[in-house]
Order: sequence, then structure tokens, then C-alpha cells
Amino acid sequence: MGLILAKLWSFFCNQEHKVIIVGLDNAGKTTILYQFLMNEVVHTSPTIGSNVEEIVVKNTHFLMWDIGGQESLRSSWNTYYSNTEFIILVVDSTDRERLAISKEELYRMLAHEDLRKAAVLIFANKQDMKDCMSAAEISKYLTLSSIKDHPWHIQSCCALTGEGKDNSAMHPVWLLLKLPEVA
Ligand code: G3D
Ligand code: MG
Repeated sequence: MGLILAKLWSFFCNQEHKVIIVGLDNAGKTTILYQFLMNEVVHTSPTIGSNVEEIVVKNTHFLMWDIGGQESLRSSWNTYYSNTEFIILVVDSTDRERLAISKEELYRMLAHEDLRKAAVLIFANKQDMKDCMSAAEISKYLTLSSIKDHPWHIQSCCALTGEGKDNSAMHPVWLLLKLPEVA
């Protein structure tokens, strides 16, 4: 009996939740990943076309996939979708020209069968830059309020400094708090 309990305990403690970090090239995905990692780093294993890191928050493991955003790589994003619980979409808030492409990619993901249960966290990154769009502007442009079938949240941020991170969605605890909503 004790063994079974121990096994169950270890199963739940070691359960990994999958997070994918997507967005156009130069949006700040890798910088954001490393902001998440500054708290508890477990290991790194760079792979071709993507980068995966594991973070542990109060015994809960998150496997975070940082996926290349160049045009040639976007068509293979869907190979990372299965079992994803969180989609982190990083937007460069200064990149007005390409916001339409981010929008297109966002809705393509939301319509994908493998992502039907995933929650979406959008980072309006590079808020330190002059003339950047605000999170509210980006939210409006992406028509986030029309998304009814996925939990979503938009967070303005500056991944470079991680400023304001502790009380924001850029802190790993945020993912943990949202898990019950996603499950
Ligand atoms: P990607 O992984 O999405 O392609 P990166 O993007 O994380 O590699 O970031 C692309 C560039 O944007 C990097 O600059 C990085 O330092 C910068 N960047 C990321 N976040 C911010 C931010 O919040 N503010 C500012 N000002 N810059 C940011 P380099 O010069 O290294 O290419
Ligand atoms: Mg990168």
C-alpha cells in the first residue's frame, strides 16, 4: 500500500505541464524564457529549431518550449502542439507592421484541435521602447475579447529587465495558479 501511495505521489509530483512559447522572430521569446528560468533552473537541452527548458514551481514541473519564429519555421509549430496546456504568445509591441501576422498565427493556433484545451498568455513585450503599442491597443487589434473558448490573459512586459515580473504573469507562479482553470 505504501509503495502504491509513493508511486502515486511521485507521479503527481513529477507530472509535467507543457508550455509553448511562440511568436514572430525577434519578439523576445528566448529572453522571456530566461526571465521565467531565473527562479529555478533544472536543466537545459538545446535542440534544433527550438529550445526547451524545465522550470519547477512548488513541485510542479513545466516544460517550456521556445519555438523558432522565423517564417520558414512557423509551419512546423504544429508539431509541438500535442498536450500543450499553455500557449505563450510573445508580441514585439513596436512591430506594428507584423501584428497582423501575429494575429493570423494566434487564430490559427486557437483553431487547432491539439490546442483546444490550452490557455493563452500574451506578452506585449518591449514596453520600454518609445512608440510601442500598449497592451490595450494590442488586445483590441487582436480582438482578444472575442476569444470565448480558451482562457486568455494579456500582460505588458519588458523581458529585457523583467521589471514588474514578481507581480505579473511573467512569474512562474502565475502558471501554477492558472492550472486548475486549464485542467
Ligand atoms: P526571439 O527569441 O523571439 O527571436 P529574442 O527574440 O529573445 O532573441 O530577442 C530579440 C531581441 O529583442 C534581442 O535583442 C533582445 O535583447 C531584444 N528584447 C527582448 N525583449 C526586449 C524588451 O523587453 N525590450 C527591449 N528593448 N528589447 C528586448 P538583440 O539586440 O540581442 O538582438
Ligand atoms: Mg529565440
